[in-house]
Amino acid sequence: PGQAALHLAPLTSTRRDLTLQGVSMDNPVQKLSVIGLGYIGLPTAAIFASRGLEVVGVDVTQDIVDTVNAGEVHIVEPDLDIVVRGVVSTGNLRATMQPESAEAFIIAVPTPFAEGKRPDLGYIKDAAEAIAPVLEKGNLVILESTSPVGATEKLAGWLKEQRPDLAFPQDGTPNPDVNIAHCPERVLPGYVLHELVANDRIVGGMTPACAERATALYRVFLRGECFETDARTAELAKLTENSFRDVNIAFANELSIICDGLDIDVWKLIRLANRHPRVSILQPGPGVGGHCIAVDPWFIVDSAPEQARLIRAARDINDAKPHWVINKINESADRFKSPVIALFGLAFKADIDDLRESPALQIAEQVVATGMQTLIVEPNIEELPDGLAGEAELTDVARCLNDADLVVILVDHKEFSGLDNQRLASKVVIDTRGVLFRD
Ligand code: SAJ
Repeated sequence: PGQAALHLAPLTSTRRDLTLQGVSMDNPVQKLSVIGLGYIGLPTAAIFASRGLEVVGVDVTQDIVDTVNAGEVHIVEPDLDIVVRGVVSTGNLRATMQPESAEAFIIAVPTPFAEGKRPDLGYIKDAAEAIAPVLEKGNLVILESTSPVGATEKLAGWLKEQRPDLAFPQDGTPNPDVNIAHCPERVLPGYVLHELVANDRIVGGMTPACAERATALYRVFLRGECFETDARTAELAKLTENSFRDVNIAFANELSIICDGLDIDVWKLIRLANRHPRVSILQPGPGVGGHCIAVDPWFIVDSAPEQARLIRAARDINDAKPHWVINKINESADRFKSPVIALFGLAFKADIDDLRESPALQIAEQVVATGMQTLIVEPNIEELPDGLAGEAELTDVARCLNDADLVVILVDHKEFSGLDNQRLASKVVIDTRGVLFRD
Protein backbone atom coordinates (compact mmCIF):
# COMPACT_ATOMS: atom_id res chain seq x y z
CA PRO A 1 0.00 0.00 0.00
CA GLY A 2 1.49 3.32 1.05
CA GLN A 3 2.67 5.41 -1.81
CA ALA A 4 1.16 3.34 -4.62
CA ALA A 5 -2.25 3.34 -2.99
CA LEU A 6 -2.14 7.06 -2.51
CA HIS A 7 -1.21 7.63 -6.13
CA LEU A 8 -3.91 5.33 -7.43
CA ALA A 9 -6.64 6.55 -5.16
CA PRO A 10 -9.56 7.87 -7.23
CA LEU A 11 -10.22 11.60 -7.16
CA THR A 12 -12.82 12.38 -4.56
CA SER A 13 -14.70 15.63 -4.85
CA THR A 14 -12.64 17.12 -2.02
CA ARG A 15 -9.48 16.14 -3.78
CA ARG A 16 -10.68 17.64 -7.04
CA ASP A 17 -11.52 20.89 -5.25
CA LEU A 18 -8.11 20.95 -3.70
CA THR A 19 -6.44 20.30 -7.05
CA LEU A 20 -7.55 23.75 -8.10
CA GLN A 21 -5.75 25.21 -5.13
CA GLY A 22 -2.51 23.34 -5.51
CA VAL A 23 -2.96 19.74 -4.35
CA SER A 24 -2.50 17.71 -7.51
CA MET A 25 -2.49 14.01 -8.35
CA ASP A 26 1.31 14.13 -8.04
CA ASN A 27 0.90 15.25 -4.45
CA PRO A 28 -1.85 13.27 -2.80
CA VAL A 29 -1.17 14.82 0.61
CA GLN A 30 -4.19 16.66 1.93
CA LYS A 31 -3.33 16.73 5.62
CA LEU A 32 0.14 17.80 6.66
CA SER A 33 1.62 18.16 10.12
CA VAL A 34 4.54 20.52 10.79
CA ILE A 35 6.48 19.78 13.97
CA GLY A 36 8.07 22.92 15.42
CA LEU A 37 6.50 26.33 14.74
CA GLY A 38 9.65 28.44 14.79
CA TYR A 39 11.45 30.55 12.19
CA ILE A 40 11.17 27.80 9.56
CA GLY A 41 8.23 25.67 10.68
CA LEU A 42 5.68 28.45 10.97
CA PRO A 43 6.31 30.03 7.54
CA THR A 44 6.40 26.55 5.96
CA ALA A 45 3.13 25.55 7.61
CA ALA A 46 1.53 28.83 6.55
CA ILE A 47 2.62 28.52 2.91
CA PHE A 48 1.27 24.96 2.62
CA ALA A 49 -1.96 26.05 4.28
CA SER A 50 -2.26 28.96 1.86
CA ARG A 51 -2.19 26.43 -1.00
CA GLY A 52 -5.23 24.60 0.36
CA LEU A 53 -3.73 21.81 2.48
CA GLU A 54 -5.08 21.11 5.93
CA VAL A 55 -2.06 21.89 8.10
CA VAL A 56 -1.68 21.03 11.77
CA GLY A 57 1.24 22.78 13.44
CA VAL A 58 2.65 21.11 16.54
CA ASP A 59 4.75 22.90 19.12
CA VAL A 60 5.86 22.14 22.67
CA THR A 61 5.24 25.71 23.83
CA GLN A 62 1.68 26.55 24.85
CA ASP A 63 2.20 30.28 24.18
CA ILE A 64 3.22 29.63 20.59
CA VAL A 65 0.22 27.36 20.02
CA ASP A 66 -2.14 29.98 21.48
CA THR A 67 -0.55 32.80 19.48
CA VAL A 68 -0.86 30.91 16.19
CA ASN A 69 -4.43 29.83 16.91
CA ALA A 70 -5.24 33.51 17.53
CA GLY A 71 -3.98 34.17 13.99
CA GLU A 72 -0.89 35.94 15.28
CA VAL A 73 2.86 35.33 15.08
CA HIS A 74 5.61 35.17 17.71
CA ILE A 75 8.49 35.95 15.34
CA VAL A 76 9.34 39.00 13.26
CA GLU A 77 9.38 38.18 9.57
CA PRO A 78 7.95 40.48 6.89
CA ASP A 79 4.38 39.57 5.82
CA LEU A 80 4.28 36.36 7.87
CA ASP A 81 1.60 37.85 10.11
CA ILE A 82 -0.66 38.50 7.11
CA VAL A 83 -0.31 34.96 5.75
CA VAL A 84 -0.82 33.33 9.17
CA ARG A 85 -3.88 35.46 9.92
CA GLY A 86 -5.36 34.43 6.56
CA VAL A 87 -4.81 30.68 6.85
CA VAL A 88 -5.93 30.51 10.48
CA SER A 89 -9.14 32.35 9.60
CA THR A 90 -9.91 29.92 6.74
CA GLY A 91 -9.22 26.99 9.08
CA ASN A 92 -6.38 25.65 6.90
CA LEU A 93 -3.86 26.10 9.72
CA ARG A 94 -4.32 25.26 13.36
CA ALA A 95 -1.82 24.62 16.11
CA THR A 96 -1.73 22.06 18.89
CA MET A 97 0.66 20.57 21.43
CA GLN A 98 -0.65 17.08 20.76
CA PRO A 99 0.54 15.41 17.53
CA GLU A 100 -2.22 13.83 15.48
CA SER A 101 -2.34 11.61 12.42
CA ALA A 102 -1.60 13.16 9.04
CA GLU A 103 -0.44 11.97 5.64
CA ALA A 104 2.89 13.80 5.84
CA PHE A 105 5.03 15.22 8.63
CA ILE A 106 7.65 17.95 8.31
CA ILE A 107 10.06 18.23 11.24
CA ALA A 108 11.48 21.75 11.68
CA VAL A 109 13.00 21.77 15.16
CA PRO A 110 16.27 23.35 16.33
CA THR A 111 19.60 21.52 16.00
CA PRO A 112 21.93 23.49 18.27
CA PHE A 113 25.34 22.34 19.36
CA ALA A 114 26.07 21.01 22.80
CA GLU A 115 29.30 20.88 24.86
CA GLY A 116 32.40 20.74 22.71
CA LYS A 117 30.47 22.07 19.69
CA ARG A 118 28.98 18.63 19.09
CA PRO A 119 25.58 18.50 17.38
CA ASP A 120 22.63 18.08 19.72
CA LEU A 121 19.92 15.99 18.04
CA GLY A 122 17.72 15.94 21.15
CA TYR A 123 14.92 17.96 19.56
CA ILE A 124 14.80 15.65 16.53
CA LYS A 125 14.62 12.62 18.83
CA ASP A 126 11.82 14.27 20.81
CA ALA A 127 9.95 15.00 17.57
CA ALA A 128 10.39 11.38 16.43
CA GLU A 129 9.01 10.11 19.74
CA ALA A 130 6.12 12.56 19.56
CA ILE A 131 4.92 11.56 16.07
CA ALA A 132 5.72 7.83 16.26
CA PRO A 133 2.43 6.89 18.03
CA VAL A 134 0.33 8.55 15.30
CA LEU A 135 2.33 7.30 12.29
CA GLU A 136 0.35 5.26 9.78
CA LYS A 137 1.10 3.18 6.72
CA GLY A 138 1.59 5.46 3.72
CA ASN A 139 3.03 8.38 5.70
CA LEU A 140 5.87 10.58 4.52
CA VAL A 141 8.26 12.08 7.10
CA ILE A 142 10.54 14.95 6.08
CA LEU A 143 13.35 16.36 8.20
CA GLU A 144 13.93 20.06 7.38
CA SER A 145 16.16 20.96 10.33
CA THR A 146 19.79 21.59 9.37
CA SER A 147 21.43 18.35 10.44
CA PRO A 148 24.79 16.59 10.62
CA VAL A 149 25.44 13.74 8.21
CA GLY A 150 23.58 10.65 9.39
CA ALA A 151 20.82 12.48 11.28
CA THR A 152 18.05 11.37 8.89
CA GLU A 153 19.11 7.74 9.38
CA LYS A 154 19.07 8.31 13.14
CA LEU A 155 15.56 9.78 12.87
CA ALA A 156 14.49 6.67 10.94
CA GLY A 157 16.04 4.51 13.66
CA TRP A 158 14.20 6.33 16.45
CA LEU A 159 10.90 5.96 14.57
CA LYS A 160 11.55 2.24 14.06
CA GLU A 161 12.32 1.78 17.77
CA GLN A 162 8.91 3.21 18.64
CA ARG A 163 7.03 1.51 15.79
CA PRO A 164 8.54 -1.92 15.08
CA ASP A 165 5.19 -2.83 13.48
CA LEU A 166 5.87 -0.52 10.50
CA ALA A 167 8.37 -1.06 7.64
CA PHE A 168 10.84 1.82 7.20
CA PRO A 169 13.21 2.56 4.29
CA GLN A 170 16.25 1.25 6.21
CA ASP A 171 14.56 -2.17 6.46
CA GLY A 172 15.32 -2.72 2.76
CA THR A 173 11.77 -3.69 1.83
CA PRO A 174 10.85 -2.50 -1.68
CA ASN A 175 7.75 -0.59 -0.51
CA PRO A 176 8.21 0.58 3.08
CA ASP A 177 5.15 1.71 5.02
CA VAL A 178 6.74 5.08 5.77
CA ASN A 179 8.89 7.18 3.43
CA ILE A 180 11.60 9.41 4.91
CA ALA A 181 13.54 12.30 3.35
CA HIS A 182 15.76 15.22 4.33
CA CYS A 183 14.93 18.53 2.66
CA PRO A 184 17.01 21.22 4.33
CA GLU A 185 15.58 24.71 4.52
CA ARG A 186 17.72 27.40 2.85
CA VAL A 187 15.80 30.61 3.46
CA LEU A 188 17.36 33.90 4.53
CA PRO A 189 15.84 35.54 7.63
CA GLY A 190 14.10 38.72 6.50
CA TYR A 191 13.23 37.21 3.09
CA VAL A 192 11.71 33.93 4.25
CA LEU A 193 8.37 34.07 2.43
CA HIS A 194 9.99 35.00 -0.85
CA GLU A 195 12.88 32.51 -0.61
CA LEU A 196 10.64 29.67 0.59
CA VAL A 197 8.84 29.76 -2.73
CA ALA A 198 11.64 30.92 -5.04
CA ASN A 199 14.73 29.00 -3.88
CA ASP A 200 15.66 25.63 -5.34
CA ARG A 201 15.33 22.68 -2.96
CA ILE A 202 17.62 19.75 -2.31
CA VAL A 203 15.51 16.69 -1.64
CA GLY A 204 17.45 13.84 -0.07
CA GLY A 205 15.45 10.63 0.05
CA MET A 206 16.42 7.58 2.09
CA THR A 207 15.40 5.86 -1.16
CA PRO A 208 14.68 7.38 -4.59
CA ALA A 209 10.95 6.79 -4.00
CA CYS A 210 11.15 8.78 -0.73
CA ALA A 211 12.72 11.70 -2.61
CA GLU A 212 10.06 11.56 -5.31
CA ARG A 213 7.26 11.77 -2.78
CA ALA A 214 8.87 14.70 -0.98
CA THR A 215 9.39 16.53 -4.27
CA ALA A 216 5.73 16.07 -5.13
CA LEU A 217 4.77 17.64 -1.80
CA TYR A 218 7.02 20.72 -2.19
CA ARG A 219 5.77 21.22 -5.72
CA VAL A 220 2.52 22.43 -4.12
CA PHE A 221 4.08 25.85 -3.59
CA LEU A 222 7.62 25.78 -4.98
CA ARG A 223 8.61 27.94 -7.95
CA GLY A 224 12.28 26.91 -7.65
CA GLU A 225 13.48 23.52 -8.81
CA CYS A 226 13.82 20.34 -6.75
CA PHE A 227 17.06 18.36 -7.01
CA GLU A 228 16.77 14.81 -5.75
CA THR A 229 19.63 13.01 -4.05
CA ASP A 230 20.22 10.75 -1.06
CA ALA A 231 19.68 11.96 2.51
CA ARG A 232 23.37 12.06 3.51
CA THR A 233 24.34 14.18 0.50
CA ALA A 234 21.45 16.55 1.23
CA GLU A 235 22.61 16.87 4.85
CA LEU A 236 26.16 17.74 3.82
CA ALA A 237 24.96 20.05 1.03
CA LYS A 238 23.20 22.31 3.51
CA LEU A 239 26.19 22.36 5.85
CA THR A 240 28.44 23.04 2.86
CA GLU A 241 26.43 26.11 1.81
CA ASN A 242 26.71 27.72 5.22
CA SER A 243 30.39 26.75 5.60
CA PHE A 244 31.14 28.22 2.19
CA ARG A 245 29.70 31.52 3.37
CA ASP A 246 31.52 31.30 6.70
CA VAL A 247 34.88 30.64 5.00
CA ASN A 248 34.34 33.56 2.64
CA ILE A 249 33.35 35.92 5.47
CA ALA A 250 36.44 34.75 7.39
CA PHE A 251 38.56 35.71 4.38
CA ALA A 252 37.05 39.21 4.44
CA ASN A 253 37.48 39.47 8.23
CA GLU A 254 41.10 38.38 8.02
CA LEU A 255 41.71 40.95 5.28
CA SER A 256 40.22 43.67 7.46
CA ILE A 257 42.72 42.91 10.22
CA ILE A 258 45.64 42.75 7.76
CA CYS A 259 44.56 46.09 6.27
CA ASP A 260 44.25 47.69 9.68
CA GLY A 261 47.89 46.84 10.38
CA LEU A 262 49.01 48.11 6.97
CA ASP A 263 46.89 51.27 7.16
CA ILE A 264 44.92 50.38 4.04
CA ASP A 265 41.16 50.90 3.67
CA VAL A 266 39.76 47.36 3.45
CA TRP A 267 36.49 48.50 1.86
CA LYS A 268 38.35 50.24 -0.94
CA LEU A 269 40.62 47.23 -1.33
CA ILE A 270 37.73 44.78 -1.62
CA ARG A 271 35.87 46.98 -4.07
CA LEU A 272 38.95 47.14 -6.28
CA ALA A 273 39.72 43.40 -6.04
CA ASN A 274 36.10 42.60 -6.86
CA ARG A 275 36.51 44.32 -10.24
CA HIS A 276 38.32 41.12 -11.29
CA PRO A 277 35.84 38.93 -13.20
CA ARG A 278 36.50 35.88 -11.01
CA VAL A 279 36.84 37.55 -7.60
CA SER A 280 33.87 38.21 -5.33
CA ILE A 281 34.94 38.92 -1.75
CA LEU A 282 32.27 39.28 0.93
CA GLN A 283 32.15 42.06 3.52
CA PRO A 284 34.06 42.17 6.81
CA GLY A 285 32.08 42.81 9.96
CA PRO A 286 32.33 42.57 13.75
CA GLY A 287 31.96 38.77 13.58
CA VAL A 288 29.46 36.20 12.33
CA GLY A 289 26.17 35.91 14.15
CA GLY A 290 22.86 34.10 13.86
CA HIS A 291 22.11 30.48 14.60
CA CYS A 292 23.14 28.98 11.28
CA ILE A 293 26.45 30.12 9.84
CA ALA A 294 28.16 30.24 13.22
CA VAL A 295 26.88 26.76 14.12
CA ASP A 296 26.58 24.54 11.05
CA PRO A 297 30.29 24.39 10.06
CA TRP A 298 30.99 22.75 13.44
CA PHE A 299 28.79 19.82 12.33
CA ILE A 300 31.26 19.19 9.49
CA VAL A 301 34.20 19.58 11.87
CA ASP A 302 32.54 17.08 14.22
CA SER A 303 32.14 14.52 11.40
CA ALA A 304 35.66 15.00 9.99
CA PRO A 305 37.84 16.62 12.68
CA GLU A 306 41.15 15.80 10.96
CA GLN A 307 40.15 16.86 7.47
CA ALA A 308 38.00 19.96 8.10
CA ARG A 309 40.98 22.26 8.71
CA LEU A 310 39.95 25.27 6.64
CA ILE A 311 36.36 25.08 7.89
CA ARG A 312 37.55 25.04 11.50
CA ALA A 313 40.03 27.88 10.88
CA ALA A 314 37.26 30.02 9.38
CA ARG A 315 35.12 29.46 12.47
CA ASP A 316 38.01 30.44 14.71
CA ILE A 317 38.75 33.59 12.67
CA ASN A 318 35.12 34.70 12.71
CA ASP A 319 34.70 33.90 16.40
CA ALA A 320 37.82 35.95 17.20
CA LYS A 321 36.64 39.06 15.34
CA PRO A 322 34.41 40.48 18.14
CA HIS A 323 37.42 40.31 20.51
CA TRP A 324 39.54 42.20 18.00
CA VAL A 325 36.84 44.91 17.81
CA ILE A 326 36.66 45.09 21.62
CA ASN A 327 40.44 45.61 21.78
CA LYS A 328 40.18 48.40 19.18
CA ILE A 329 37.45 50.06 21.24
CA ASN A 330 39.50 49.83 24.44
CA GLU A 331 42.60 51.26 22.74
CA SER A 332 40.58 54.19 21.36
CA ALA A 333 38.79 54.80 24.66
CA ASP A 334 42.14 55.09 26.45
CA ARG A 335 42.61 58.43 24.71
CA PHE A 336 39.77 59.94 26.77
CA LYS A 337 39.53 60.57 30.48
CA SER A 338 35.89 59.55 30.84
CA PRO A 339 34.73 58.64 27.34
CA VAL A 340 31.11 58.47 26.21
CA ILE A 341 30.78 55.64 23.71
CA ALA A 342 27.97 55.19 21.19
CA LEU A 343 27.27 51.75 19.71
CA PHE A 344 25.23 51.68 16.49
CA GLY A 345 23.33 48.41 16.14
CA LEU A 346 22.87 45.29 18.27
CA ALA A 347 21.20 42.83 15.86
CA PHE A 348 23.19 40.02 14.24
CA LYS A 349 22.77 41.62 10.83
CA ALA A 350 21.15 44.54 9.04
CA ASP A 351 17.48 45.45 9.27
CA ILE A 352 16.28 42.70 11.57
CA ASP A 353 15.44 42.68 15.29
CA ASP A 354 17.13 39.36 16.04
CA LEU A 355 19.79 39.74 18.74
CA ARG A 356 20.46 36.04 19.24
CA GLU A 357 24.12 35.04 18.79
CA SER A 358 24.87 38.61 17.74
CA PRO A 359 28.54 39.73 17.74
CA ALA A 360 27.29 43.32 18.20
CA LEU A 361 25.52 42.28 21.40
CA GLN A 362 28.62 40.44 22.60
CA ILE A 363 30.69 43.59 22.01
CA ALA A 364 28.10 45.81 23.75
CA GLU A 365 28.14 43.56 26.84
CA GLN A 366 31.94 43.81 27.03
CA VAL A 367 31.82 47.58 26.62
CA VAL A 368 29.33 48.13 29.46
CA ALA A 369 31.42 45.80 31.63
CA THR A 370 34.26 48.33 31.44
CA GLY A 371 32.00 50.90 33.12
CA MET A 372 32.18 53.40 30.24
CA GLN A 373 29.10 55.55 29.73
CA THR A 374 27.41 53.72 26.84
CA LEU A 375 24.74 54.94 24.43
CA ILE A 376 23.13 52.38 22.12
CA VAL A 377 21.11 52.96 18.95
CA GLU A 378 19.11 49.94 17.77
CA PRO A 379 16.09 51.11 15.78
CA ASN A 380 14.56 47.59 15.66
CA ILE A 381 14.00 47.09 19.39
CA GLU A 382 11.92 48.88 22.02
CA GLU A 383 14.05 48.08 25.04
CA LEU A 384 17.53 46.81 25.82
CA PRO A 385 17.93 43.10 26.55
CA ASP A 386 18.95 41.70 29.94
CA GLY A 387 22.60 42.39 30.60
CA LEU A 388 22.43 45.83 28.97
CA ALA A 389 19.23 47.21 30.52
CA GLY A 390 20.18 49.61 33.29
CA GLU A 391 23.83 49.56 32.18
CA ALA A 392 23.48 51.46 28.90
CA GLU A 393 20.99 53.91 27.41
CA LEU A 394 18.90 53.07 24.32
CA THR A 395 18.74 56.29 22.36
CA ASP A 396 18.84 57.79 18.86
CA VAL A 397 21.48 58.83 16.35
CA ALA A 398 21.08 62.57 17.05
CA ARG A 399 21.82 62.16 20.77
CA CYS A 400 24.94 60.13 19.99
CA LEU A 401 26.20 62.68 17.47
CA ASN A 402 25.84 65.31 20.19
CA ASP A 403 27.27 63.50 23.18
CA ALA A 404 29.58 60.65 22.17
CA ASP A 405 33.38 60.82 21.97
CA LEU A 406 33.67 57.43 20.36
CA VAL A 407 31.22 56.00 17.77
CA VAL A 408 31.30 52.31 16.88
CA ILE A 409 29.16 51.12 13.96
CA LEU A 410 28.35 47.46 14.52
CA VAL A 411 25.41 46.84 12.18
CA ASP A 412 24.67 48.31 8.74
CA HIS A 413 20.99 49.05 9.43
CA LYS A 414 19.40 51.24 6.77
CA GLU A 415 18.87 53.97 9.41
CA PHE A 416 22.66 54.42 9.61
CA SER A 417 23.23 55.27 5.97
CA GLY A 418 23.82 58.94 5.29
CA LEU A 419 25.27 59.68 8.75
CA ASP A 420 26.41 63.29 9.06
CA ASN A 421 30.14 63.08 8.26
CA GLN A 422 30.80 66.58 9.55
CA ARG A 423 29.38 65.73 12.95
CA LEU A 424 31.43 62.53 13.02
CA ALA A 425 34.65 64.34 12.09
CA SER A 426 35.23 65.47 15.68
CA LYS A 427 34.84 61.94 17.06
CA VAL A 428 36.81 58.73 17.01
CA VAL A 429 34.86 56.39 14.71
CA ILE A 430 35.24 52.60 14.41
CA ASP A 431 33.18 51.46 11.46
CA THR A 432 33.14 47.64 11.49
CA ARG A 433 30.73 47.40 8.54
CA GLY A 434 32.04 49.99 6.10
CA VAL A 435 28.83 52.00 6.37
CA LEU A 436 30.66 55.33 6.00
CA PHE A 437 32.64 54.03 3.03
CA ARG A 438 29.41 53.04 1.25
CA ASP A 439 28.04 56.53 1.75
N1 SAJ B 1 28.02 38.57 7.32
C1 SAJ B 1 29.19 39.29 7.21
N2 SAJ B 1 29.66 39.63 5.96
C2 SAJ B 1 28.98 39.26 4.83
C3 SAJ B 1 27.78 38.53 4.95
C4 SAJ B 1 27.33 38.20 6.21
O1 SAJ B 1 29.84 39.63 8.20
O2 SAJ B 1 29.44 39.62 3.74
C5 SAJ B 1 27.51 38.20 8.66
C6 SAJ B 1 26.15 38.79 8.98
O3 SAJ B 1 26.28 40.12 9.43
C7 SAJ B 1 25.65 37.86 10.05
C8 SAJ B 1 26.22 36.51 9.60
O4 SAJ B 1 27.27 36.81 8.69
O5 SAJ B 1 26.18 38.18 11.31
C9 SAJ B 1 25.23 35.60 8.92
O6 SAJ B 1 24.37 36.33 8.07
P1 SAJ B 1 23.96 35.83 6.62
O7 SAJ B 1 23.09 36.84 6.00
O8 SAJ B 1 25.17 35.44 5.85
O9 SAJ B 1 23.18 34.46 6.87
P2 SAJ B 1 21.97 33.97 7.82
O10 SAJ B 1 22.58 33.33 9.03
O11 SAJ B 1 20.97 35.02 8.06
O12 SAJ B 1 21.30 32.85 6.86
C10 SAJ B 1 22.11 31.79 6.36
C11 SAJ B 1 21.89 31.70 4.83
N3 SAJ B 1 22.88 30.83 4.24
C12 SAJ B 1 23.62 31.23 3.17
O13 SAJ B 1 23.51 32.31 2.66
C13 SAJ B 1 24.58 30.22 2.62
C14 SAJ B 1 20.48 31.16 4.54
O14 SAJ B 1 20.31 30.93 3.16
C15 SAJ B 1 20.26 29.85 5.33
O15 SAJ B 1 18.96 29.32 5.10
C16 SAJ B 1 20.40 30.17 6.81
O16 SAJ B 1 21.76 30.60 7.02
C17 SAJ B 1 20.08 28.92 7.59
O17 SAJ B 1 18.96 28.83 8.12
O18 SAJ B 1 20.90 27.99 7.61
